[in-house]
Amino acid sequence: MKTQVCIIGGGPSGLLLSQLLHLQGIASVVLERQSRDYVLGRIRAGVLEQGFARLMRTAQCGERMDREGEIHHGFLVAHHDRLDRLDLARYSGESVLVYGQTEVTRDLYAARDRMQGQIVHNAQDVLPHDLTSDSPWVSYRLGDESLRVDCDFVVGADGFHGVSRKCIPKDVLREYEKVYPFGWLGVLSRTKPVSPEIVYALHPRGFAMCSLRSQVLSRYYIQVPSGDTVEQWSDEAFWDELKRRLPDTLSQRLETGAAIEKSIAPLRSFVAEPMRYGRLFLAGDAAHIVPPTGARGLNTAGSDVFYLNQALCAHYLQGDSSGLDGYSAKALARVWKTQRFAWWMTGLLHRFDGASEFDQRLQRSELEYLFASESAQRALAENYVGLPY
Ligand code: FAS
Ligand code: PHB
Repeated sequence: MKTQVCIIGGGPSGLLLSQLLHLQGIASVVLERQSRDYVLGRIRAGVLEQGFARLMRTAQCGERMDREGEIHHGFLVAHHDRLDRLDLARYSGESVLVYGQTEVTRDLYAARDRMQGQIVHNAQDVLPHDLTSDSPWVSYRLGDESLRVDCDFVVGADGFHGVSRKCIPKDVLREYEKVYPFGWLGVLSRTKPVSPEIVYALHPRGFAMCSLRSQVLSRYYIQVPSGDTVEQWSDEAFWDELKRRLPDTLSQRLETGAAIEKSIAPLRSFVAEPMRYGRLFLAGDAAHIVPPTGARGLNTAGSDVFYLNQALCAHYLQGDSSGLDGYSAKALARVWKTQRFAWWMTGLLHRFDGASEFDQRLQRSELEYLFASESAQRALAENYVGLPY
């Protein structure tokens, strides 16, 4: 098979880039290791920046998102027997869209299907070759059949555990990482959300969060020690612990039910540099991971895709490769800003074992300062709605 851009990974980054390139007449093939149902079975992000939403509309995939997504103008923070509201509209003039990553991915698949997009599922042993030549290629296996894609460029959109980043030589690749000693136990339930807006809660027993996917589908998280397993947490234990960590006004009206999805996400901050090696370009979780506290993961994948799409279009349509040459630096500049924000939000809202009383008082004063200072709330709002591309 021959194409212009071979994209490894059929998650939101890979699909969105393939769709945007298609609309500019640039051919691509997406190689995805899992089946479509498996990819669509994942429950991940739930908050979209306006920048990401605009990208979906540009990709002609925004119709259902705008019809079913909820516009949120603020969120709540429960801490130290207080329930404060962060007014995004007042402090940034913007809002966010609450629309699940699963639905984003479903809409992208539908658009690729409408346009006969080439997506190969269940592609095993995917491996890029000759990345520093003018004619890279990617080998893969479908069942017993060994196949290859010849291309001009390879995009590694295969997530943190993908193959692409590992193809960058050790003497070229720099990895920066911070691993947090806890994870998020998330539950999806067919229940009415406890709050019309997202609630972040800091409690002496740990972090908790109330989010939603719709008015009949709720998403809740609690901080658990890293090493905990889903098997250790019955639905009942989850709901009991969540109630303990929420203010009475919320816990008393919390509707509980069977978990239709339950999973633990480890928390880490990770950045790989550079995001380009020869004809290979990394995008999304293949190059960087943020703790979900700041709702940046999917959104930062979106800004990578925005820059890479622009650069590839300039190369093919104007013969200008300056965008490709500047992609890594440009994408990383925004990545590090979102890394700082997600790290700051994580420090603000989680309980750290071994934190001294002094640290805990600092955490408290940081929150009290935040909700007493307009400029501090403006800074938070500016980051939460998404920094400009
Ligand atoms: P993805 O990981 O989504 O997609 C990569 C794709 O590549 C996958 O489909 C994978 O199967 C495929 N692949 C991997 N290796 C391959 C190979 N060798 N060959 C072919 N294909 C291969 N963000 C938030 O903002 N809020 C959240 O609450 C949130 N929760 C999260 C929970 C979890 C458990 C995880 C892992 C992430 C979460 N995130 C969250 C971040 C998440 O939204 C990611 O940022 C987003 O999925 C990134 O999209 P992609 O870059 O497309 O990577
Ligand atoms: C979610 O709805 O899954 C969600 C929302 C906000 C976050 C993280 C996750 O910061």
